[in-house]
Amino acid sequence: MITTVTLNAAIDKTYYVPALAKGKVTRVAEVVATAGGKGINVARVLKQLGHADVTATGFASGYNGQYIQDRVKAAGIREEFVEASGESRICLNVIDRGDGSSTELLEPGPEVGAEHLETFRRKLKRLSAESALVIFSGSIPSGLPVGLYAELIGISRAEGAEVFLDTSGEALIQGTKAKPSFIKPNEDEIVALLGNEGGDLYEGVLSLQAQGIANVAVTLGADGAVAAVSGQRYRITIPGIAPVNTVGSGDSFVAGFAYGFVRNWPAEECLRYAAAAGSANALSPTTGDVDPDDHRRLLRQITVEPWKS
Ligand code: TA6
Repeated sequence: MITTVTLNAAIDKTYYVPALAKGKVTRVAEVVATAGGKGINVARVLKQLGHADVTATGFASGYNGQYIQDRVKAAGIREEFVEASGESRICLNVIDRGDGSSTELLEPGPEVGAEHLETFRRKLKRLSAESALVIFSGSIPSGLPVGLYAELIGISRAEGAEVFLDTSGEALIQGTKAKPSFIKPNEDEIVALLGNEGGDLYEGVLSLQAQGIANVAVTLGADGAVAAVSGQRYRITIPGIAPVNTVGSGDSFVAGFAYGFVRNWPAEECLRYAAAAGSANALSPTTGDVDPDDHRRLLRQITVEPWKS
């Protein structure tokens, strides 16, 4: 089983507009809504790629939380969310069909209290014991300590699960101290993680590996990705595509990598699967959504080569 953790679940809404006019009224041409937050996106894409046994957990609250849980179940994913107080957030992505830009507005989400966290810890321990891999993704809700991921990683590890972490800012800096098996920082986050040692990208990735993180990937949008996996460095090149909605491509990359990782695939194949999932997501109007046919087609167009400084 693979368990994904989304502490700050969301309804991801995408508004497609003919042209976004700041400070003026803009009529929305099309609305696409789905259960979101990074870990839920990872769970859904894992399922779409054909991984049968996926559980999604975290906090979901109120009417929005109910919608999120219903959509997760409808996607064939086992859901084990803890109901917290307030309302789960809405994350809005406005895509301007005129210039192709994407503008994201992410609500902070509800505060989570100590009693709900305690319930979650127990659930995570139980799910981790059943899981080959636990994937922690996204921001930490207010009310919870910023160093929480390090503690949660410890709980999952103690139950024998491998652990991935995909978050940002201080949550990533603190969580990385627990040495997850995989992280996916962006270029700025590498500098934040390493301070002045960030240096160039190659040195940064190398240095994170030297700190004991076995697998590090940096996605670079249309430029593909670079990665260090089990001691080797790789550059991943993706084909040119006409993107529809790139939000969730990072989560799809994580899902693709996880799919290969739990099957002990060679590094090159894990990375190819990951990059194809990231690109396939960008072809869908829905956030965190991969059509298996697109994925299969893109797999043949991705190159994974040794990466030298
Ligand atoms: O990666 C895209 C996305 O997962 C959106 O679906 C949206 O829910 C957002 O990120 C949430 O990110 P955050 O870091 O605030 O948890």
